[in-house]
Amino acid sequence: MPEWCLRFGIVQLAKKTANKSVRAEPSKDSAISSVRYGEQLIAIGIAAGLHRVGITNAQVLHRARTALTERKSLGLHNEMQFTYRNPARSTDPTSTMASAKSIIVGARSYATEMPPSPSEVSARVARYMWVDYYEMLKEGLQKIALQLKDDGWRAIVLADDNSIVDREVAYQAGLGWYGKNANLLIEGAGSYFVLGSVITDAPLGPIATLVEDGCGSCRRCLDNCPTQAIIAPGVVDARKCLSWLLQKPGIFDPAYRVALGDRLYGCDDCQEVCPPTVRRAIVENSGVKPRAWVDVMSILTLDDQTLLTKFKAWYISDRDPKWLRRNALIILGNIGDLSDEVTHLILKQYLVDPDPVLRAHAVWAAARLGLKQFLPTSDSDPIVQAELDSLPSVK
Ligand code: B12
Ligand code: SF4
Ligand code: SF4
Repeated sequence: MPEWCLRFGIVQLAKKTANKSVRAEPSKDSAISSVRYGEQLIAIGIAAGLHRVGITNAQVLHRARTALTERKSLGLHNEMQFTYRNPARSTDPTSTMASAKSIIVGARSYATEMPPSPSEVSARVARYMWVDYYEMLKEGLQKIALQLKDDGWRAIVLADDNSIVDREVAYQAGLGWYGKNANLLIEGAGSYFVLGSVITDAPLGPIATLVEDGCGSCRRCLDNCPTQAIIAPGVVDARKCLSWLLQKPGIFDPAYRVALGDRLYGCDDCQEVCPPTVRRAIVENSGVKPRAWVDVMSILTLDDQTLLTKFKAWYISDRDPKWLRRNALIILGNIGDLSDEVTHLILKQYLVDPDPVLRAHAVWAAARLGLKQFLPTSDSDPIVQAELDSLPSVK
């Protein structure tokens, strides 16, 4: 047992109560011991590669609950499930652990040097997916959870899980402020961070103080979002947000296909223009080769299993790779080479694909590239026919 635990008695108390199947209560000298114990856990997280760690109480996240409910009623969630599925659950840590007392929140930087742009027709991947940073985040959080469990407490790790609104707990744990782009900006380091928590029944300190707004009069993210999806400071309308539209199943809204450009997964524009983020990011070399670009043709030619294995860390609706292919067809329409034979072959193949969603997006891509000679005059499926009836202008 670590010396600091012995000194403050917190571990012994936990073990005693656990043996009696009684919920662990704060020790008598709890204020000091909880703070010391919390500081030790923070140090464990930092030693395990987390860049920031803070602690908050396991209280209901009232502001997030109101925001989720209001935005859902206004339709701003655009069918997203995630934390919106059950706002009462995702804003109450005791839904995850009935005896929850504290939350330790960790942040892991995903700022990485941009690898050179490849020569083939390439699609862009958002930075948070260049390497599996969530794995690194979870490893750090697990170390904290292991220590807690060793000491007789309960501990559950959550990272990008629908059970809790990560940014709000990170805000409560004093890790940073909400930028106008809705991201949580870490003081002195910006927003290129993934966030996660350890929910525990250990009573912990130090409870953080909230970080004040650091955006000031800046509004670069609002003005530079390619689809004007940030409709008010801190409020993203998912109906317009490219990051969501790339994940959403179904027909990709034609109004935003040109704005999509070469993005295949996620969108970083509202962060790439953010001064505190680009100037102060903690750039780390994880040792793993970052995947910042993906060959568009490979998405359109690889089989299902290969695609799912290659992109196993990505959120793909129903794990159906056709959504990746749909996105790749739009990108091909935006940046493909009109005179390239392989592009012609692939488009011709997708124009007769048995799946009407893929045929419809192939129609759009061929028309946008100016290859209208490949298009059929009609299609038996209404969604493909609708595309034929409203062909886009050539790029
Ligand atoms: C759903 C979701 C999305 C959706 C919706 C995003 C959104 N803004 O809500 C989509 C698919 C669009 C998305 C995109 C991205 N996401 Co996302 N996403 C989530 C998820 C699963 C839930 C978020 C949620 O509950 N939103 C609900 C609404 C209510 O929350 P909110 O917008 O944060 O609202 C708060 C603010 O408005 C604030 N607030 C209230 N009043 C005011 C007033 C002012 C003036 C301000 C400034 C703020 C403010 O309080 C609200 C309540 O907390 C979380 C993981 C998780 N389990 O939490 C990851 C998460 C938020 N995403 C993350 C990331 C990295 C991204 C992207 C950067 C990925 C990318 N490159 O494409 C983009 C960023 C887009 C953006 N500008 O927000 C990280 C954010 C890390 C960080 N530093 O903030 C998270 C935390 C995942 C993780 N565990 O690391 N995401
Ligand atoms: S992720 Fe992209 S589309 Fe979404 S709000 Fe940010 S800049 Fe706009
Ligand atoms: S771009 Fe400016 S307004 Fe937007 S989050 Fe960054 S600092 Fe705040």
